[in-house]
Amino acid sequence: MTDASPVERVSTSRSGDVAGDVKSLNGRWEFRQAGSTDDSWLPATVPGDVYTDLEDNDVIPDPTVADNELDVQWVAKTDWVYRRTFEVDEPFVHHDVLELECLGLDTVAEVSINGTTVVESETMYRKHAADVGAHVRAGENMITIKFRSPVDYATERRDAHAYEVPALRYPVDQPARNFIRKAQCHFGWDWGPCLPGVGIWRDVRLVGYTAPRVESVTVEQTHAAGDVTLHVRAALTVPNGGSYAVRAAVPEAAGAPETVRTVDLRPGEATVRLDVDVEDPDQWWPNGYGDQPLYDLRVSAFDAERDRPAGPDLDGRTGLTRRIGFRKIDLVREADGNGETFRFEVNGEPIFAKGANWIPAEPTRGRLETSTYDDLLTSAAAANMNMIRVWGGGYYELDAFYERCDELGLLVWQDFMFSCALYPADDAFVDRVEREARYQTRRLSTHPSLAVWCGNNENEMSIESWFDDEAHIDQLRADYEQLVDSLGDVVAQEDPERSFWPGSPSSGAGEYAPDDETRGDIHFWDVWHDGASFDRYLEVEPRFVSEFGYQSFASNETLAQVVPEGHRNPTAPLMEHHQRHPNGNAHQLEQMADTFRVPFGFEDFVYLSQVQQGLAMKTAIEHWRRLQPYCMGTLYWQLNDLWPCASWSSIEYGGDWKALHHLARRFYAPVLVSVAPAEDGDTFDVWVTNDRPTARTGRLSITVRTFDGKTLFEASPEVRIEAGGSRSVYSLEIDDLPRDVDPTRSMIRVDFDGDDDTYANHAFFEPYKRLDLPDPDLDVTVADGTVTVEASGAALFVALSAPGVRFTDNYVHLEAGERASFEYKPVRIDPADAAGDADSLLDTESPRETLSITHLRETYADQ
Ligand code: BMA
Repeated sequence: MTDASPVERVSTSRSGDVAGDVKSLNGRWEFRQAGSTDDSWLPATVPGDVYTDLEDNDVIPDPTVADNELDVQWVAKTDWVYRRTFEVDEPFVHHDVLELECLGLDTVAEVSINGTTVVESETMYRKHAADVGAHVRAGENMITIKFRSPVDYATERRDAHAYEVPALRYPVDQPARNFIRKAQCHFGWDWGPCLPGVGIWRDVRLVGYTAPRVESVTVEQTHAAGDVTLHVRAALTVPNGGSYAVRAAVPEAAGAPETVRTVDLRPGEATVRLDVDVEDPDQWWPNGYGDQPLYDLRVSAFDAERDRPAGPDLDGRTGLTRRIGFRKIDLVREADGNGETFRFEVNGEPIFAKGANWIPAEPTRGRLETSTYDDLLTSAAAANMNMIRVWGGGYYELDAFYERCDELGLLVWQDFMFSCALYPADDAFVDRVEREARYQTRRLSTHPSLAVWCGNNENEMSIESWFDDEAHIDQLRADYEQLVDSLGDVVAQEDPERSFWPGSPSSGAGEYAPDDETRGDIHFWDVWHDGASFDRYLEVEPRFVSEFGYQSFASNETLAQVVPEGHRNPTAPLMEHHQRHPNGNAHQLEQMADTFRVPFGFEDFVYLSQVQQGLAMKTAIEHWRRLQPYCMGTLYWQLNDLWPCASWSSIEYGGDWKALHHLARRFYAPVLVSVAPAEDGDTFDVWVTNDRPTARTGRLSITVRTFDGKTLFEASPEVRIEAGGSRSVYSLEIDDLPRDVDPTRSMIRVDFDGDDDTYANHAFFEPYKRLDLPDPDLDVTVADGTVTVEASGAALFVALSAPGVRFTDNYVHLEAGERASFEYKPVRIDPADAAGDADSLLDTESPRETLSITHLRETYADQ
């Protein structure tokens, strides 16, 4: 407990991002329950959240451990107060405008300075700002932020609404999430805890300025014969009227292009447009299609007559810098014989979107480090992904997220933040949503990675199937359309270059056919939710699949952080607490019994659940890639987790790759070789799918070998695949094989030679549980950051693991006599040490001391 308020001198910086002097109010604050009368202030950290602050002060236990979450629900039903003091000096208070900027308040908040209310918030999704010049004095000041309980606020709004507006509910949740503009998953989801806390989740600062300030910059690009014209729109706040020069420059581009416009501005808000011509800049491409060159675009306003005293040292201090990329991006929807295309094109090149869905990386803001973005997004790019969908049940991510996507070539499908519910559309709500959308489009539109704005997640399905029997469905539909229309209008006004897609899934505004495979995007969940076999994926021929997924368990090491020893069984109560899908365990176990020999140890169960998940996604994605260019995208559900749990993620909480992520690296390879069993069961079609912008020619190798290494069949035709092409290049007939081939003891292997963009692939004649696998007697050596494994007999899904270690490849099949090398690195790479100190991670003398290796046969060999 602290007796006095923390006093911290705030630093003054000249940020390239804001005008004038900036004083950060981040850092040390204090907080307590609203209404407390004693002096019980506790230290708090900003940016952050109340759960993290309470945990840091030992008031509550870690809510993610065991089922502590259930004991801390009171936190979200409580009002909280945060405050701090800050000092400013005489010159600072003399700026013509002294603006308090709260970039993100979560959520219902009232901000006061020295006792006067200056800002009120009812959304976490936009900046709130106010001129506080009249309330800030030289010397010490106090800022106080009162947060209302989000649960009380939302429930109150719901109760006051004229009719019911339904939302999906989850096993541990709080009600009425659709009545508050706050991350919907904070209220509990089918993969995450219910921790709807409050807090100052983005920066708080004071900005003092006297000259015009550039608030935002949006840019449209015209590309012609390699040259680009940037149509820049700068939104300015002008404290004092006068003649100002507004400059836009791309200093790093050849010839350092720059445009200056002198304009007479009146006090208030102003928009200045200016074009900058850039000759032959390097183009930005998605991952796998080329490089990601980025350029600074600097927009600034300064006094037109340099000697006029319109403020101190104006030049350069009133500016905004945006890191841009030169590229065209389109979502091409044009009628064809089968419906309508749904294809992203970058610089005119069709892109098969390969990626996954993103959920918030942490359950609470206080835990979020930007290094986690770096780690997860680098992993996405390493798995050959080129698109991430920021799903609508979370929040618009911090700037670092989008910056990293720009650098890595990860296109961003950005949902507006609405999910799995219907929403009210009273005037106040619609107004709030429009302002959020305007703020976010202005904030994010200059990112080259941003590919599309999408109205919501699964709200159209809510209308069309989940809640369609509501008596007032017409009213709900009208509300839905009003919200979608207003989002579309904002995108058209603020970011006209970007496509707006009304919702995911959808087949277009007003169509209400979210399952239509011939147009738009679909979410395909029959396999997971309905327990259909993986073959069901092969019957679906969509244009674009923006969600489909299959669950697995996180590793024992990761689960051990939250579920104690002795409780690690899929249906133990504490484990079920970390499995939020009501039938999740049953679905996994049932499919496992159909496909594999049932394991009896927990570690074997986890391993097989991950292999099974990987196979589900491999089946679907290879099939949908084979349909290219009819189908042009797969984004599986989901990339990441926000706590240790059973979920659909391919990367577990903490950054470890599950089997799926390793398989994704291979099935998302630019050139995919895959085997499609034909319907007759006697033919295996070998396909090559080429995402590269140039044709690929090479030798295809097809072999059938027994598990002990005898070659039964070999063929190696020369094949050529066009850019963006996909076709069956070879058919292996059962009749081509020797009569005595034992289908339980042999495997097909396909390889495409002459290209680094591809990986070997395999197929089997029987389900895995029927295979008669040998003891492969693995020989393991470790040296120079590489583990080498040699098998004397076939070993399937060979998986290496060691604490703190990530292998660049894993879950591979080895044939008899085959030797494979697995490079390894620390799981979390310290950016200061990009290579990581590999040698200290594994015991090189006795590898098995630190390294465990498993493969399919080991999951049942003792039984
Ligand atoms: C999708 C998502 C999420 C959900 C997931 C798994 O439909 O949009 O709402 O977590 O399914 O059920």
